[in-house]
This record gives sequence, C-alpha cells and structure tokens, in this order.
Amino acid sequence: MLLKKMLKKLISIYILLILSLLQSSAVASSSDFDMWVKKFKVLAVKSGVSVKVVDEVMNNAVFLPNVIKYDRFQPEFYEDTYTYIKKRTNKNKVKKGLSLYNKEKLTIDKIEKEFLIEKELLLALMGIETNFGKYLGKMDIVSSLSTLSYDKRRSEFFTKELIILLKLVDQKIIDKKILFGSWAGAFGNFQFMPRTIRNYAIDYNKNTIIELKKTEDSFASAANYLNTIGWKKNTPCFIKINLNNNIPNKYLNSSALNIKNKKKVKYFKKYIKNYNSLKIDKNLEAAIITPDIDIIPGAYTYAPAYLVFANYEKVLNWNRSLRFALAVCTLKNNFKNAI
Ligand SMILES: [Ca+2]
Repeated sequence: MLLKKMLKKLISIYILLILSLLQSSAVASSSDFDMWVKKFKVLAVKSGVSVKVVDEVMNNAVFLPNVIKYDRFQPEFYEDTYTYIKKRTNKNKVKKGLSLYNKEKLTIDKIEKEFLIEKELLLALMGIETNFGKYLGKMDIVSSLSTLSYDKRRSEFFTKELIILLKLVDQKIIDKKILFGSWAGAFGNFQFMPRTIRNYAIDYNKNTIIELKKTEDSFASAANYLNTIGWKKNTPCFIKINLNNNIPNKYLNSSALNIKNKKKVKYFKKYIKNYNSLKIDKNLEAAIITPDIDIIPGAYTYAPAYLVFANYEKVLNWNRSLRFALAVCTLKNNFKNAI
C-alpha cells in the first residue's frame, strides 16, 4: 500500500513538473516572439517604413503555430503527373472559368489586347491558384509572414517580404485592412507575394489603390507580370511526346529549378517516336521533361515526357513546379477550345 501511495505521489509530482515546464516554455516562446517583433520594428523603420505604419500593422501581429506546422509538414507530393493535371483542369474548372469570363468579358478582353497575354492563360492561372477567387486564404498575412520571419528556417526571405509589405501599406498602395491570404503570405486572385506585388502589380482602374481581389487590378497585374517576364502570345508552351529508349539521360529534365540541355526540336528527332506527327515548328528551341522520374517510385523512366518551350519556363518563373506549369498550359488549351 505504502509503495502504491508513494508511486501515486511521485506520478503527481512528475505531472506537475511536466506541466510547469510546458508552461514556462510557452511563456518563453511568446516573449521570444514579442522580442522579435520589437527588433523587427526597429529594422523596418531603418528600412524606411514610417513609425506610424510599423506600429499600426505590427502591434496586431501574432505568432501562428499552424503556419510553422504547414511549413514543416507540407504533404509530400505523390500524385503522378496525369492525376495532378486531370484534377486541376477538369470540365468543372473550365465551366467556372467561362462563367467568370462571360461576366467580365469587356475587362478581360481589353487586358488581353493591352498586355498581349491570352485571356485563356490568365483564366488558367486564376483557376489553378485560387479556383477563380474561391480559395483566397483567410490567414492574416502580416502574422503569417511574421511567424515565418521569426522562425529560423527561411527567416531572411520572409523578413524581406514583410518589409516590402509594410512599405506597400505605408505608400498606400495596398490597404492594410484586407491583408488576408495564404499561410505563406500570398495574396489575391493570383496569389502574389509582396515582392510580386511591388514589382508587377498595377492599379489598372486608377482609383489609387491596388486591389488584387478584384478582376480589373488582379487580371491586369497578372498580365503585366507575364508580359514583363517575357511570355510570348501565340507561341507554344509544351507538347507531349513519346520517347524512344535510346534517349541519353542528360536530356531528361526532372527538376523545375534549372531546365537544361535545350536544343532545336529537330535535334531530338531520333529520340521521339511521334516526331513526324508533332504539329510544331521544328526550329523552335526546346527541352525534354520527364516529371515523374524522381517523384513516383518505379515510374517508367520515359513516360510521360514533354517537349517544353520558352513560354513553359515563364510559367515556372511564376511557380517552380514542372506539374504546375503543365497544368496551367493544359487548362489554357481547354479554355481555348471552349471560348
Ligand atoms: Ca485599383
């Protein structure tokens, strides 16, 4: 009995100890975050943001544990390319995009002409980024950027993004009251990070403020971005090919970071089974991608395979993912057949 009592006592002491430790670490981490906010405010003012805006915006910043969770445990990507593309470019998506286009036809057509960017591409990007404005994200992006700047993993990158965001608020380019977006700080119909807003976003309807959740400003900003980075209207993005297995490995790209070994299409003739039926200018420069090789265990090495062109790399510029760019250009083609 005595032993049992002692054991009980020991357990309760142990639990108390654990609880107090947990509590003190929670207190420590929140005061650490407050310390970080203080230091960050000094840095922001030094970088040229007004004291007033730094205070107004940063006084509401809180540490969001979920943001760290999303950052650490981004679900590993096991979908093969076909599944990924099929899910994101289906008939429903086209239907939804068409209904938006029919409502906003005048604005979207005008933007297409002015920036030389196909409306189908703009619709495809918006459809894949936010399902036409349905998933804009509900996170307070000042707090998500603050959490990621406070966190060690990519602190430098997110600190810069946060300072850019404060400057945009300070210059009254964007409204601090509507800063809700993704857990990683992306914002609006096309999910722009602060740096993208600064570099490419425009106040298309000239009401002195950039509204990236509204059609006029968001479509014009996306079109301006694509035009500035060099998207060429009416030139191809990618074409599917069937490879012979005599293709040297060095020509197979499976990383979106750096597309290597570009040649004229005709150079690849001996490696492509369906070469003669490719409806494409054979003098165009292209590279070969095989996106499933590194990700899907046991994937058949040479399928699926695609020839990708300069435009494809512009979409990678927007988002470094081979599958994302394939899905965007596929959805673009689906719109082309439907509009
Ligand atoms: Ca505006």
